[in-house]
Order: sequence, then structure tokens, then C-alpha cells
Amino acid sequence: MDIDGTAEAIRTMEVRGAAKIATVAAGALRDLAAGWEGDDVGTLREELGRAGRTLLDTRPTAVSLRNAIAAVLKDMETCPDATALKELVESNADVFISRSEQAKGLIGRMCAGRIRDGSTVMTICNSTMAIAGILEAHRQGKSIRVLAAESRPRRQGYITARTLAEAGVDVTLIVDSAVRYHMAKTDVAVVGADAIASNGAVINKIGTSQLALAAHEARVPLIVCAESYKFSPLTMGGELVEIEMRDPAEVVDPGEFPGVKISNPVFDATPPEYIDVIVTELGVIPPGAAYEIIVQQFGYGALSEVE
Ligand code: RUB
Repeated sequence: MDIDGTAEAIRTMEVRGAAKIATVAAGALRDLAAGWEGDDVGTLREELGRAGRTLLDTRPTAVSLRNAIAAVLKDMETCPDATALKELVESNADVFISRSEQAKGLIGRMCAGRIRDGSTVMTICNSTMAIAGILEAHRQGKSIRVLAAESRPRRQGYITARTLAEAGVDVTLIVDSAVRYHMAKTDVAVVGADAIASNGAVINKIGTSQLALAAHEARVPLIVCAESYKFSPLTMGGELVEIEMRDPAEVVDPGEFPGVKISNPVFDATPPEYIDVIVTELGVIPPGAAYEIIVQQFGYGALSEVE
């Protein structure tokens, strides 16, 4: 897909979920570089920078998208000619995409190790990484039951429920307001992350923080599954991750509610106190170690090249 097509697919959420938008954007930048026929390095650099901004504008608060674009476009200034720049971008993108795929396998195995045979697992939204852990536990022969929260307004929980059912997992769909009711029968909660701040707070689909509160109250461990590129270097000084607000029409048809304001924040922040562990491809960490992951992956004061 070209840049505009990819941007449209991300904007309309045809492609969604932090891992998918990151890898699809990386692939679109790679294809742009690979198909480039001009020989002026400056023009290609400008075009790639423009493409990076177009992709980022689709979901401007998405940390995985920003980190993916920065990873693919890194070191562009070092290329003396267009051929070298094309090779660099293609190689950066390939490395990013293959690391993301490897991360899924590693995270899946480490997460599965924390799901006991006979457990009831609660999840929310549709996270590739959380599902990797659940599917791996199932593949290992553990008898598990999954409670999938619907995840209003876009109901991504439907995708999770269908995916798990197709794989033969015992899965029950629940509405978001039933999360606390069902927590009493839950052994472990497994969720993904859109972003992780330097203090270990996890930004994920709206409703995750309520699930985390209910889990904390019921002493149910909460596992977050996230690749290292979900960690936000822009939070190193204690800055908050901006929460994306989307179209109210995703919640209800505003025309049916004259005079009523409709608010649609699509993510929320779960404080580190409510998180037991974050499973990353680099290992399982307590949320308090998030800052170290950021320093290790991005360096001190790292800023994206697309800014
Ligand atoms: C998706 C969502 C997912 C995370 C993690 O939100 O909140 O839990 O992105 O998913 P949206 P993954 O549907 O609004 O993009 O593990 O696949 O990166």
C-alpha cells in the first residue's frame, strides 16, 4: 500500500492496534524508498520526511507509530546518495518489522508462562501481544477460559473473542460494565498497551484502567504485554502521554441526541501501582523499570526525527 492508502487505513482504523499500525507504517515507508526512481538524495529525504508526517498525523498520539517512523527514518542524514538512502530505509524497516514479529513470539511465551493451567483470564480490546500470550498458553495444553471485554465504542473485543474461539479457546464475551462482576472469578488479567510512560503507567484502550482497578481490588494480577517500541521516550521528563479523542459519532449518532455533548476518549492511563508486570521482548519487568527500558532503547533525551 502507498503512503496515502496506508494513512487512510490507519485513520479509519481499518488497520488498528499499536503493533499493526507501527509495522504497516514501517512497511509503507520501506515501499516508498524501494520504489523511488529519482537520484537526488535530498528530494528522497524530503519525501520520506513528508511521508513520516502524513503517517503520524493519522493518529498523532500513537507512540508505537512515532517510534516506528523514527526507527525507519533514523540516520538518513548519513547517506551520501539516493541509493544508500533507499538501502538504509529498506533495511531499517525490515529490521523493525522482523523484530516486532520476533517480539510477539517471545512475549507470547513469557506471558503464557504466567498463565496457570485451569485459569480464567480476562482481557480487553484486541491486542496482538495479549492474544499471543493467551494462544500460547492454550497451545501448551493449558485448560483456560477467557473473558473478553467488548470494548465500546468500536467493540474490538469482538475480534478478540472470534480469534480465540476460532483457535479453540473457551471464550466468553462480556460487556465492559460487567468487568468488576466477573473479576471475582478471574485468576489473571492480560492486556496490551498502546504506550508506556517512563513511570510505568500503561496507556491502553479506554476501560483498561477500570479493569485494572477491579483487578487490584480483587487481588488479581495484571499482566501487560508490550514490545519495547511502545515505551515513550517523550515521557522521560515526566510528561504525560496525550490521550486520543475521536469522533463522537463512534459512540452514538449525535443527531439522535440533540443538545447532548458526547465525549470519546479512546485510551486511558493505568497507574503503575495497579500493574504487576510488563512482559516485553527484552524480559519481564516491573512497571518501575520502564524508565530503564526507555534509556536502553532510545538513549537519554531521545527525540523523534520526524519532529
Ligand atoms: C487498540 C488497543 C490495544 C493496543 C495493543 O486500540 O488498545 O490494546 O493497541 O495492541 P485501537 P497490540 O483499536 O484504538 O487501535 O498488542 O496489537 O499492539
